[in-house]
Amino acid sequence: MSKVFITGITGMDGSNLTDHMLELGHEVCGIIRRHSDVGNQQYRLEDIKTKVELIYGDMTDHSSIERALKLFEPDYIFNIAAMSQVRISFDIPIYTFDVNARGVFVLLEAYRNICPEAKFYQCSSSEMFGLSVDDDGYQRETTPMNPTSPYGISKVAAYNLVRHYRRAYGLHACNGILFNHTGKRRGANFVEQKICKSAVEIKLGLRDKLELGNMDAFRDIGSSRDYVRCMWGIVNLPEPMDLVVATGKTYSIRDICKIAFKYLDLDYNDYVVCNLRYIRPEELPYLRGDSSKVRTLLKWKPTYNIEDLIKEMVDDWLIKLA
Ligand code: F7E
Repeated sequence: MSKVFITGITGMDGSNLTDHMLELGHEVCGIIRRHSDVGNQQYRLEDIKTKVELIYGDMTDHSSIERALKLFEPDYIFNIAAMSQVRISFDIPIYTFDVNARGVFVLLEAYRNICPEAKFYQCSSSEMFGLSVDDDGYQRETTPMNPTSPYGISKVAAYNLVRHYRRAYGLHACNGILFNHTGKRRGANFVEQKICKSAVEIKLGLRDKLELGNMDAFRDIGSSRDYVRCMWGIVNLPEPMDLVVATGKTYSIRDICKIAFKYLDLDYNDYVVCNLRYIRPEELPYLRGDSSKVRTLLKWKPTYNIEDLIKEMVDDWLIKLA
């Protein structure tokens, strides 16, 4: 039984990773921020709250991070915490950088000083590649990083910090470079969840249209539950390294609308309209990941395709909103 420390434990990946760790018999501790609406903040942990240790902490408050690591003495540290909404990172860029980059610096320093024998996993993102695409149409570990958002820039800084700490201090620190991923626990302002929720609301007569921004962006979207299994594999490789996790398939936002509305016997063309307020100051047009390295090393592969994911999310909204 290992002791697993998770930042971002209340989010989609944090809670799915916690489920996976508990299934494997590990002890889990996570930090949570003070929130006035506790029920809403912790709903993803509802079924497992009594099985995990929750400590107040914040990535922007180094004393709380140090305190948590001293108290828990982890064997593994997973940094899943982030200001993860790319569009909002244009509105609050400095806060985004404080949490996603400076916060990782704080965590790495605490790790180096308090529990250097632990293994460290950083949740890096395909948003780091930005405008770079290899000639064959994929992004992979060797693709240059050319981010297009404050979020992407903060993630590149954190990625480099992790690599630096690995090389400089010999720490077992790695980056999983995750392409978009989703599931029932996805926040409702990410595009695929927004589409699924709105399509169900339209079907049930609760709304009459869906406003979106750029429908011609392409994303490689996998399942959060598949990806947390892969995170555990990556952090346990004998040599720490940085690996891409992706499905290798890409779909436009328009394709996702088509699939979700069709599943409800609707035609998206009748309901979806463009609202310029959802267009980003700089857009990332295309992501498609080549994860052959991680697939070979871990014998891992995704078990969900985009249709499965959309059906699962639409069905979930049908139950929640009926
Ligand atoms: O946007 C377009 C939008 O916000 C996807 C995060 O988990 O994955 C995620 O970042 C695409 C973009 O995710 C709307 O312009 C159109 O091209 O769902 P999203 P994201 O920006 O790709 C990466 C890997 C992360 O690391 C992030 O943390 O959809 N889009 N219309 C829209 N997007 C949103 N949110 N809302 C719209 O109305």
